[in-house]
Amino acid sequence: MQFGRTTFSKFVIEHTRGGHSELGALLIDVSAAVKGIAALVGKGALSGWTGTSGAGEVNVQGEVQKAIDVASNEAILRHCEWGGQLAGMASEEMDEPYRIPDQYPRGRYLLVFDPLDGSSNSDVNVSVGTIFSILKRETAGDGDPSAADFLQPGDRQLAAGYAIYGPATMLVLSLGSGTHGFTLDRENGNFILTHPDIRVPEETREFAINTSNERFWEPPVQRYVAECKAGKSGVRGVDFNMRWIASMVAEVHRILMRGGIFMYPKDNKDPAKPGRLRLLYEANPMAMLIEQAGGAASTGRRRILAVEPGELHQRVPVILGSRQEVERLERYHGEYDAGTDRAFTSPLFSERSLFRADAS
Ligand code: AFP
Repeated sequence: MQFGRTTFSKFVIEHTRGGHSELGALLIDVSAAVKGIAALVGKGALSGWTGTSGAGEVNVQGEVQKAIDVASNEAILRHCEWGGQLAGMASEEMDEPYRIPDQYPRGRYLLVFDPLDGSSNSDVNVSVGTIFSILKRETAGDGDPSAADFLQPGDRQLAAGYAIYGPATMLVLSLGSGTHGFTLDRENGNFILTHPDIRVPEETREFAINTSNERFWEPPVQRYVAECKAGKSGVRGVDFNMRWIASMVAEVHRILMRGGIFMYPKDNKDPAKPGRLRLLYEANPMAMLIEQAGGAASTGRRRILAVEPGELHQRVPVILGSRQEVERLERYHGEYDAGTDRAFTSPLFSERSLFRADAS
């Protein structure tokens, strides 16, 4: 039993006093929803929510909806719709924004979330998570917000966070003043502040990417990953380690804990898609958490938090983590776009660039 430690509720109340107490109340409702999802996910096959949603539903992403995706989405809607802080909600699992039922009061906040990120891992007992972002409705009026109300760049987020359902359940939150981690004490149901002011190490020797897509990546990403794989024998002169969990929450959490770089770049496997991950409820909240912890988050060509959304379920390339590595990849994209990505040579071997025969 953890006594005397700062609970999530105490932290949130203390940090939203003076005009943002409604934001605090909303975050406490989100934490309650997360505890409900943790209990569900923690039951595994005993939860009765495994497999597909049964209705053969395909969500707006074109992915078959899993029953536990639907249950997690419901958990957030039910815990957050009644409190009077929200003008509306949007989710990976819902084509259109969710309108607050008429019997509940409405507020000015907008909650955007991926209720169960990495859910394709839930059937194989690998860590999954919930990602959320809170914006303020900027248009006047008390009617239902339109999808356009949600289309705000990530720099306007008032709060961002995720829950990770792993060996321990944790909540990681930023209110714009640092990134802080809370661990669920299962004995009393409190999230306890265990990781105040998380900092991402500037350097890393660990990269995360799904290398099965290598042939579809743009040359600057191929160049960067080839250099990491070449290790000591290549231009980097040091060996790298690779990880890929296929659960963004778990990758980002590892990076917040020990550094690293996570990449889900643009690839031409499906040229119509600018990336796999969604801007509003995956890339933006994670980018805020990473930047608030001293890391960097980029599309390869610009800060993710500066991207102006064009539609609710917009996808975006994601490169985030230890600042020095993200900046290196941005430099490689710039050199590629300018046609100056030089042949990289190792002190040991003179290799021409693998990707530009004409590079000199
Ligand atoms: P699911 O939520 O469909 O499992 O996708 C998870 C995810 O959006 C993100 O969490 C992972 O980093 C990424 O997809 C994994 O993508 P690949 O399956 O292509 O490796």
